[in-house]
Formats: sequence, C-alpha cells, structure tokens
Amino acid sequence: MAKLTILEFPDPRLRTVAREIDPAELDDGFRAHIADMFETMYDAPGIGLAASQVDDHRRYMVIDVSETRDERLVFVNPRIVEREGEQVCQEGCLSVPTINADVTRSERIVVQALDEHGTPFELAADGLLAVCIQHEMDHLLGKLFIDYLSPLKRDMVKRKLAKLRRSAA
Ligand code: K2U
Ligand code: ZN
Repeated sequence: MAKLTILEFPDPRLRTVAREIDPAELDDGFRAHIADMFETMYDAPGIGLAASQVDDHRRYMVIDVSETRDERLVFVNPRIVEREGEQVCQEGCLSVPTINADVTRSERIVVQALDEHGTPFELAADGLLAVCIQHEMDHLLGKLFIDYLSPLKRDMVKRKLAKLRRSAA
C-alpha cells in the first residue's frame, strides 16, 4: 500500500469535474488503489477522501465516519436520489488546511452507488455521514466547502492560506 499526495487549494486540479467510471474498470488494480485511498485518509487523518483530492478524476470516494475506524464505505458513481431537511456543520477539508467554516447541507439523504466490485447499493444517511457524503460528492464536482462562504470570508481564507504558504516557503 502507499500514501497518496493530497492536492491543496488553490490547486486548479481540485476544480476538475470527475468522469463516470465504467464498471469494467473495477478490477484488482482499482481495489488496490482504494486500499491506498483508505491508508491516505486514515493517515491524514480524515473521515472521507474523494478521488479528485489525489489527482484522479474518476467518480469515486471513500468514507469511514466510525469511531473505531473500521467501517469502510466505497462509493463509485454516487448519486443522491433523495434529500430531506437541513443541518449546519462546521467543516474542514484535507485540501484546505487550517480552515473551518459552517456549511448548511441536507440533514438526510439517500445515495445510490456501486461498491468497489461493481455491485449496486443504496444507503440512507443522516448526521455526520450525510455531511461527509455531500462534502465528498462536491469534490467530485470540483466544488470545495469554502465555495459556500461569502465572498468576503472566501477572500480572507485565500489571504490566510497565501500567508501560510509564504511563511512555510
Ligand atoms: O474531503 C475531505 O477533505 C475530508 C474531510 C471530510 C469532511 C469534512 C467536513 C465534515 C465531514 C467530513 C475531512 O475528513 S476533514 C477532517 C475531519 C476529521 C474528523 C471529523 C471531521 C472532519
Ligand atoms: Zn474536502
């Protein structure tokens, strides 16, 4: 297994819209890559990781919101087919380090996807799992949680990150 490099804002590759995966691509090589995605996510640490974040522009993502870090979920070609209610959650992002902000998302969703073997499934989610699924699916559309901020707050974030990069250089 290998730890993958996570792209960081404002890398333009994070804005790429991921393409659907042909089920024929879901082979042992893909599943080995999924293992690398989970290793990278657990090491970060994070509870979700989208393909876009490791510069792979196919529509898949990995999630594990469990306290015990042993409830792996793989979503290939995910589609939200039902939404209900609203919830506000303070979000962060492995691709936007040091920044946290409140984002409003659907409280309950139903997602249809393929697993890493190409088997279709449907999952109802609420709370943190629902937030994480929506956050990762935004990544697959080239969207970041800071896009929900006001222009003023987004400019403040850009200035803070630029200052951090200058001081790290
Ligand atoms: O996509 C990512 O960058 C992974 C995020 C997913 C996420 C963000 C906000 C709310 C829920 C999920 C990371 O997991 S951010 C780090 C983190 C770690 C533990 C709990 C929540 C967020
Ligand atoms: Zn993120």
